[in-house]
This record gives sequence, structure tokens and C-alpha cells, in this order.
Amino acid sequence: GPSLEDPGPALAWLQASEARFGHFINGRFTPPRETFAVLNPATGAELAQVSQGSAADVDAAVRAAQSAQPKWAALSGHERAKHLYALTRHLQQHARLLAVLEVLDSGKPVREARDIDLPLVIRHFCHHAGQAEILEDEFPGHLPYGVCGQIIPWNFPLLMLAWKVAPALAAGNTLVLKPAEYTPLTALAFAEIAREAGLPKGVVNIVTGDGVTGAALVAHPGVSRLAFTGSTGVGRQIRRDSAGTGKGLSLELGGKSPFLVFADADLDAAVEGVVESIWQNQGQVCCAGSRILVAEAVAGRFTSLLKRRMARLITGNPLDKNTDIGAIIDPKQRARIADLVALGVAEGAELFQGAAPPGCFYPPTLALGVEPASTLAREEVFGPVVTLTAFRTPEDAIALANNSRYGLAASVWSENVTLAMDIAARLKAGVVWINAANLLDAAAPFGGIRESGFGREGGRDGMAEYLRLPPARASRAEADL
Ligand code: TXE
Repeated sequence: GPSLEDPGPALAWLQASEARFGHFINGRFTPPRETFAVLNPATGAELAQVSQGSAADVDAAVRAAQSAQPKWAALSGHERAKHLYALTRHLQQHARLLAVLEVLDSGKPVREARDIDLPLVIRHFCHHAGQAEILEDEFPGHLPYGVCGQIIPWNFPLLMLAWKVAPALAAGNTLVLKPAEYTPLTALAFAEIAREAGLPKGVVNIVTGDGVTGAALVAHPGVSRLAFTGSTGVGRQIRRDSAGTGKGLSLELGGKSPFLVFADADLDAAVEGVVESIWQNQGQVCCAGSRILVAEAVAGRFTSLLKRRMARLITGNPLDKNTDIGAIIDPKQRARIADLVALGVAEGAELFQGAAPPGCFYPPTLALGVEPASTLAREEVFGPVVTLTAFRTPEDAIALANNSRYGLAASVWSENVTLAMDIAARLKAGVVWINAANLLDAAAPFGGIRESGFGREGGRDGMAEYLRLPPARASRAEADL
């Protein structure tokens, strides 16, 4: 029978939480006013009523962050590190509850939330505690921006929060974060945990709401640096809206990442790589390898191995520890996936699909015979859908791989490391994995080129994003203008 994770403690938190569910501003929760429903995508059941942030709420949060910032920045890196280590420990203590809450809110399989999302979240805070400790040596004379405005998506709610919050705090900034309207619950739980860990009030502020709330945060003159992860369309809008304001900006947007399998690759390992690459989190992953490019010589064998593996994937209840593919975030998003696949079929694609239960689920899908110019080969589906195209030569492979307006990630599979390194250097992507896929680490910078955005998160490069150049160099740069 199914081995279900117990949702009890997470549901009890939803009942008892002091959040219930206002914004977290200046260390306390505001009383909820205008609210919207947050649903469990796997069941459609309402989980909570959460506040729709107004411009006045955003203003209150930015002011709280502004008044907390000088004191936070005046702490030594070592003292900020102590706070980040405390946060790390408290997150660790609540890891189980956070993982299950994330599953209820986002529909991702509990195995992933428990074994991927939460460990990466905790590692990210721990890593950035270390970054705060070495800050003065690594970036002598650099200054924080001040108040950061951070807007995140629904696919990795807590992990995207960690990617934004940890480096901002390590560098001496304070912040206002707006989680996605589909998945605000772990951000509110995080706020409670930050308070429990003794983080000074006003350093982290959370305002919930939709794109209107996000736009108010982007427009606020008290924000000095913006960071956004989400759709390319909204990223473009934010870049336009903030142009000429002098606000710092980084954007992490969509992708259509290639997954290249060369003739000498370990095909069994590459098949597992595909599973991790496109079937993690229902394919709702910005760096998902959604285009398999495979050497003609092994294409037949690889395709049949992949089909056999697909038949064993289990789509269904996200709380079941055996589930590989959980629920799609929302019925609208599911319809968008189905529409793009239908378009693909109309354009000549041949489908191979696994099984999925009724409801907001979509089966793992392999699309064969997809022309490089067709919609399915070009558009980000953001679902468990992968195309497969054969190539003749490494030159063909590179040309096909780079034939995209995106440039987030790529994955190269070959037993010949010299070939793989040579190919990797010629791929237009911010991140290239060799004989691996979707591997993330707090110490490794992540981010895109082309329409996938700009700026890096993680490692030293990610820290640099949250710091201004020392004043002397900044004034020289101004003189050059
Ligand atoms: O994203 P949005 P959506 C892609 C993916 C997906 C598509 C649509 O292709 O199918 O986007 O998803 C906030 N000013 N990705 O519509 O709208 C919004 O409230 C300021 C890729 O859900 O971009 C949320 O917090 N903020 C992606 C955040 O932006 C605004 C992950 C992201 O939502 C705003 C998610 C505005 N005008 C979707 N409008 C990735 N790169 O991983 C919305 N928001």
C-alpha cells in the first residue's frame, strides 16, 4: 500500500499559526484584511486565506526594512554570520514540517521536498553564514545596497526564498520578499522561524499577494535592489518598470535547456539523468532539460530504454513517498501544458506518455518527431514534457542546442571528458552539467544568459550581486559615464 507522509503537523501549523495570515512586517504579523484562498493543487482543497498586499502594506514593509538596515549593516560580518547560523539551526529543526507544508502548498512529491528542497535550503543559509564571516576579507570596502525587493515563483518556494534572502542578509541588506500567490505558506512559516531564531525585527519582511503587490514593490523608491525569478514576460516588465531608477536588478527567467547524449555515453545513467532533469517537480523547473538531443547511432536504443523507464514512473499523491511526479501547480497551468502538447501533435509530434490519475496531474510525456522550428521545440512548456531529436555530428548537436532564445542550462553526456568539456565551452548556457543534470549547490553560481536573464545566485558571484563596489571605484565608474 502507499506509504504516506503524515500531513498532520503541517495542517496543525496552518490552524495554529500566528500568521493566520497577515503580512510579516517589522517582526510581527499584521491583521489580515483583503484575503485570497491558497489551494492544495493535488486536491483542490483550501489550505488558508492569505492577505493580498496593497501598496500601503508594501510601503510599511519597506519602511520597516529601511529603519532596520543601518543597524544590521553595522554588525560585523561575524555577527551577521551568528544570526545566519541560528537561522540554519532553526530551519533544520523544522525541516520536516516545512517539507510537508511545501508539498501541501506546491504539489511536489514529498521525496523531493524532503531530500532535495529542504537540504538545499538549509545548506544555502549555512553557506551564506560562512560568506558573511569572510565578507570583509573577500570584498574589502564593499557596501550593501540597503533594502532589497525580492519576488519569487511557485516552483521552489522555500528554495527561491533561500537563494534571495541568505546572500542579501549576509551582505548587510534588509529586505521585503513577496512569495508567489500560489505558494506563500512556507515563506510565512519562515518568517515565524526567523523570529524564533532571534533575527532582529525589520530585517526580513514578507508581503503576500499577486503581481499587483509585486509591481508595488518594484515601484517603491525605498528599494535599492530588485531580484526576480519567474516568467520571461514579467521579467521584461520589471526591467522596463525599473529602468532609469538606479535600482540594482537580477533576473532569473525561463529556459529550454538542451540535454545532449553522445554515442559513447553511459545510456542507463543518461536515462536516469533525464528523469532528474525533466521529471523532477513535474518539469516545473527553469533549468529542466526539456530538449533531448541524442546521437543518431544510439537514438533507437536510448529511446527504448527511456520509454521503459517512463512506464515505471508513478504520478499521483504528492504525500506518497513512492510518487515520482506530483500535481501541476494549478488547473490553468495544466491546461497550458495540454494546449502546447496538442499544438505539438498538430505540428507532427508523435507522443509517448506514462499514466496519470484524474485531476491536476499530467503524465510524463516524450514527444518524438518534433521539428526544431515547431512550437514544442521552442516554447518553455514548464511541465513533464520532453522532446527528442537525433543529431549526426557534434557540430549538429551544438547548432541544435544553441538554437534557442534562452540560455539557462545544458547537460552533456559522454564518457569522453575531453569531448564533453569542448562541447560545454561552446554551449550558450549559464550552467553546463557533464554527466549530471539539475545539480545545484550553494557554492556554485546559477543564472542564465540571453532571454533567461542575468545575474548569478550562489557562491562568490552571488554575494557580489548584493554588494556595491567600494566608493572610490564607484566614483571612477561614474566619471567614465
Ligand atoms: O509566473 P510569473 P506565472 C514561467 C513558466 C510558467 C510561466 C507562468 O513558463 O509557465 O512562467 O508562470 C510575480 N510585477 N515560470 O504566471 O507571473 C508573481 O506574483 C512584479 C518560470 O506564475 O512570472 C510571482 O510572485 N511581480 C519560472 C512571480 O512574479 C509580478 C518560475 C512569478 O510569477 C508581476 C515560474 C509584476 N507585474 C514560472 N506579475 C522560473 N524561471 O523558474 C507577476 N509577478
